[in-house]
Order: sequence, then C-alpha cells, then structure tokens
Amino acid sequence: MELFASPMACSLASHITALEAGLPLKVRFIENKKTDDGGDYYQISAKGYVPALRLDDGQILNEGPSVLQYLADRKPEAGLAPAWGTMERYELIDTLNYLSTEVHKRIFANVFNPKAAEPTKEAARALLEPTLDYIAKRLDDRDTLVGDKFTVADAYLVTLLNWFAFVGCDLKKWPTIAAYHRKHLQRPAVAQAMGVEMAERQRRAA
Ligand SMILES: N[C@@H](CCC(=O)N[C@@H](CS)C(=O)NCC(=O)O)C(=O)O
Repeated sequence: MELFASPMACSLASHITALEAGLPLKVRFIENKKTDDGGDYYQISAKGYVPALRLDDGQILNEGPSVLQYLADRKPEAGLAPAWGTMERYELIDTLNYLSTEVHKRIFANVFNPKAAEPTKEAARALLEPTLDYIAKRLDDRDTLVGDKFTVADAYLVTLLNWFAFVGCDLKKWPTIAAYHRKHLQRPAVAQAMGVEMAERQRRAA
C-alpha cells in the first residue's frame, strides 16, 4: 500500500495509524500537486488533496475517515477501531466526522488558507477556544476519545492538536488536553511518524 501525504498535514493521522498497526506502507510525500517521482498528483487524486491510500490492487481511498478506518480494519487486534456493529464503532464514526468537518475544515481549512478573506479567517479563529473547551470536556481527564484504547480518532486529534500549536493556541490553558497531547506524542508510532514528517518539512524549508 502507498499513502500519499503532505508533511504534518491531516495525512499524518493515517501515517500514525499504519505504524500503530504495523502495516507495510510506503509513505509518498507530494509537493505542489506533484508526486515524489514528478508525476501529476491529480492522476492519483482527482480532488488533489491528501490523504490518498493506494491499495496493492490500485484502488484508491481519498478521505481521511475512510483511510483511517480501512487501515485500522486491516489489523483489528491492534484495537485502532472498535468492531463493526458495536455502538463504539458509531461513536468512532461520529467523532471522526466531528474532527473532519467541524475542526479540520470549519476551522483550520480557513485559518490556513492564504486566499480566505479576513472575516472568514476571523470567524474560524473565534472557534479555536470553544472547540478546545468542548474537547477538554469531552476528554474529562481520560486519555482516549472513544472507549479506553488509542484509536484512529486519537491519531486524528493528535494531528489536529499540533495545528492548534502552529496557530499560537497554547494548549496549557486546557490542562486535560495538554496532558493528552503530551502523552500521545510519546507513543512510538506517533514519534516515528512525526519524526519523518518534520524532517521532510525541514528539508523543504532548507
Ligand atoms: N475531505 C478531505 C480533506 C483533506 C484535506 O483537506 N487535505 C489537505 C491537507 S490537511 C490538503 O491536501 N490540502 C491541499 C489542497 O486541498 O489542495 C478529508 O477529510 O480527508
């Protein structure tokens, strides 16, 4: 399998998940809609965004929540997604949708978009703190979002919490979240994936 990714973007959650599950996966970073071998990324993702997971038979999944669940379901014993048909699985889907639409897209897609109008950015920034208030309440001193195991929802939230830090939102004001983030940053799979992705960012910045 190949994961098309951008360093420290939402595709980091899929990278973490594959490492957590011990799945054989080649991470291929894209830049300016080109693949690492100079190919046109639109030939892989008509939508032009990451993550895209190319399966060994050539089929492609190109939405974070489906990529995450596909990877988790390849290794059920890793506990990265509750079993299908259980209430916990629906809680996981509910949480992935929340993170994807309300946090990722409604906030960060606007805050990071250089072309977004200032009032749009301002409205998105105004959601940063209430969102962290909600997440802190939701975690309520627990260190996982769904059930009591680290799941793909946590891989996604860790990825998004990195972005709060990038936009100067100091997580120290939310001690539950800061502790959650610190703890999961120490997971070997998270540290390994972020090490690779930060190195790629630094290579580009050099
Ligand atoms: N609906 C997609 C959105 C993915 C997305 O926004 N990816 C961003 C990186 S975090 C991206 O590739 N942006 C570049 C672009 O849209 O051109 C999902 O949830 O996976």
